[in-house]
Amino acid sequence: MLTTTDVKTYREQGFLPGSPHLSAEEAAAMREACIRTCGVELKDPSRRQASNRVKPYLLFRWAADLVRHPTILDSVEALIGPDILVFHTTVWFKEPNTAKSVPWHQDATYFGLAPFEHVTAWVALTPSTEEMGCVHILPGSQENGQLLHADKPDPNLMLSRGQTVAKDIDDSNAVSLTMTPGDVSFHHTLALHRSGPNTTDEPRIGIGISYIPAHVRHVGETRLSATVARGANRHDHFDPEPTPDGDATEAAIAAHYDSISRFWQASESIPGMGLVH
Ligand SMILES: O=C(O)CCC(=O)C(=O)O
Repeated sequence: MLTTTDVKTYREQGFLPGSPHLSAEEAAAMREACIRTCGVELKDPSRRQASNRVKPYLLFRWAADLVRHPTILDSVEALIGPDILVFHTTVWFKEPNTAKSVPWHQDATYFGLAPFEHVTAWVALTPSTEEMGCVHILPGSQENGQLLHADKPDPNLMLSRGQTVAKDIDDSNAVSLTMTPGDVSFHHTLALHRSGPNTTDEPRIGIGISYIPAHVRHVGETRLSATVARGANRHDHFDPEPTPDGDATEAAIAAHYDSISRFWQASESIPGMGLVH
């Protein structure tokens, strides 16, 4: 459980470094399942997204269990309250010896959510060290509000258009979030963060789960869907999503496609949504 000091630190700094949430056995089982289902990126150009690495909790049982993990939800509840929805999830899979990296950005840029209360829980399924391209974060950067981002297309950037914050960042105070399997870090939706290449012979796998309190709404015209992870969907801002009835079943694929399609539709009114990572 997070302490009141942890919650105060999150409010002031915009993040909490990794701390143990899954046992080594749970992390190993999740890692094996993640590699089996998402180790190969399934890209369908007509769908614009590497869909098996986006919202995998609608496709695969392991990911459905992960976003509902009680220990993670206890920490999320301490940060955003008891009614918790899963809005999005990304499998951050850095292959061994890859130049792929993530530029400085704020998660809020892509989601069209108000108020800015979304928190990302980043779950380490492998070690995440400096050499493996761990996440770096700028303490206190959430205080500066939403910053302008610009597209910087580059095949080595893991965000779809290399979208990155437009101004130069003084990263002298940046903190490296090094993690061991089963650790979870938390960052605020306005916290500036980035990550570098994986120069090791092992994959680096992290799952970024976007949680929102149920009173947060999407500001665009499209009705989006979300998963109730704890408490109730009291405000009815999102359509409920089903739990997958198996791995990549017909029903799961249809629910996943429906949810992702709504994101694309939303991007007509909020261009950033089309870039969702
Ligand atoms: O895992 C990474 O390298 C980047 C993570 C990230 O940008 C996020 O969780 O929002």
